[in-house]
Amino acid sequence: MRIEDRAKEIADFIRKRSEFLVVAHSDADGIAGGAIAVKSLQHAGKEFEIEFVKQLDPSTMERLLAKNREVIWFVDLSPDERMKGADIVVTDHHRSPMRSRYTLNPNNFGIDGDKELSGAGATYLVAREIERRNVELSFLAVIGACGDLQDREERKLIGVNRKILEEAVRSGKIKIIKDIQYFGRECKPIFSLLYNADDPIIPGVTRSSRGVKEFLMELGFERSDAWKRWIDLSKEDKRRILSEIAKRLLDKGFGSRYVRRLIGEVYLLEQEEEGSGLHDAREFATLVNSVSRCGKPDLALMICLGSRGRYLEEARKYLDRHRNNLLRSIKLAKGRLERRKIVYFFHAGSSIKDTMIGSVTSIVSKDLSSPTIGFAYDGDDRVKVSARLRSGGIDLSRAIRVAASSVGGIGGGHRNAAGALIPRGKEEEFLDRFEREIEHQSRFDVL
Ligand SMILES: [Mn+2]
Repeated sequence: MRIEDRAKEIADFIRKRSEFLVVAHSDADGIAGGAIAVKSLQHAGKEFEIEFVKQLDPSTMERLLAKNREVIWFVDLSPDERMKGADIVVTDHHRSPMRSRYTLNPNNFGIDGDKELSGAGATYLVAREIERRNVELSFLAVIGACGDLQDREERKLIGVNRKILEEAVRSGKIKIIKDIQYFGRECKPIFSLLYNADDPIIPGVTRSSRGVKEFLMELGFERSDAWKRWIDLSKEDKRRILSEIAKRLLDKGFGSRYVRRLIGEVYLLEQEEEGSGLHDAREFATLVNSVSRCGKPDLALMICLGSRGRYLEEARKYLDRHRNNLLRSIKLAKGRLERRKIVYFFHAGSSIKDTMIGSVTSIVSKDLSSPTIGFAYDGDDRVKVSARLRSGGIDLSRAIRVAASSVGGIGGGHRNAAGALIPRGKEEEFLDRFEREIEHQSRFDVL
């Protein structure tokens, strides 16, 4: 069966039912996907309610089931196989053993759910089969994919994501341009764009205030130019900066493949104002993510559904708050980083929110070549675990699932980014088991 046929089957099922509980993951992809689900249910005249969750642990599952809705539609997350019999729809891209009749997961159709389709994208495939006019929601699937960084490796969206992107372009919602790939083209001063440049890094400039100032001065810029945004520069100024970065990288012996990462596709939302924080799809996803990580997923949803004015004003406040939380948390994590036989890990205790531990572990793992684990307490008696690996042939989602269930927890995710929830006090045991799994995988790969 093709993924399109599965989407049609699910759409038929949805058309026949009347009352839905949408349960979506509370990250940018899940919220964009949740927005697609509720808009398409609204278009179809269905009754619905939406709820955002961090993960589907047994107590959350129980609470959701107790709501007794006719259908539960899971977006960007999957329940475990025990739910197989119930009336559920799943549109997700995480690696999951779930294979029920109304599950659309690219990984079950030979499509790479880590790179080629996001949770919002999977949800969109169903939405557009419910009704043709839902093609107008395609831009949300692009935001979701960007939120999950699916455009980062190739500097553009690929696979099914690309087909959805093309529909978003045809529907007049998105314009593709080629531009610098550093974050904050429209919303950050050039100073911080260059200071934070990490992919590719700029030798002597990245993370050096003096380096940034000297870099700009050598190119003949005025002091005040450092506070302009990238989009405010003339074509000629942009070209000067780009070619100087390329030159420095090549001089330092970086290969041309690395240098080419400087430029790539940027997706602009045609209906949004330039510099609003919503015009560039990556900035949009960042705003949605920040709002949700600060504990306001419903506000993030409103932004995806088109609310502006005071909602947008409030949402913007969380951008800074999230950023400051993140910087503080990264510092703390780096200070507590420890090396084991195979993995690096840190335990944040209650000093980092469980909603932030994934982002923090991602950033910490960027400088490390082995799997990196972050622990943080959640509100209850459990530990949120995040595992990240910059690159390599290891499947973290499998390792974390096995290790978590061996200590009475749950886990899953993607090859390079996975998470789990385990009981407190089981961290050591979890790490032992996790390392054994990684060793096992490496040995298996050699054979
Ligand atoms: Mn996702």
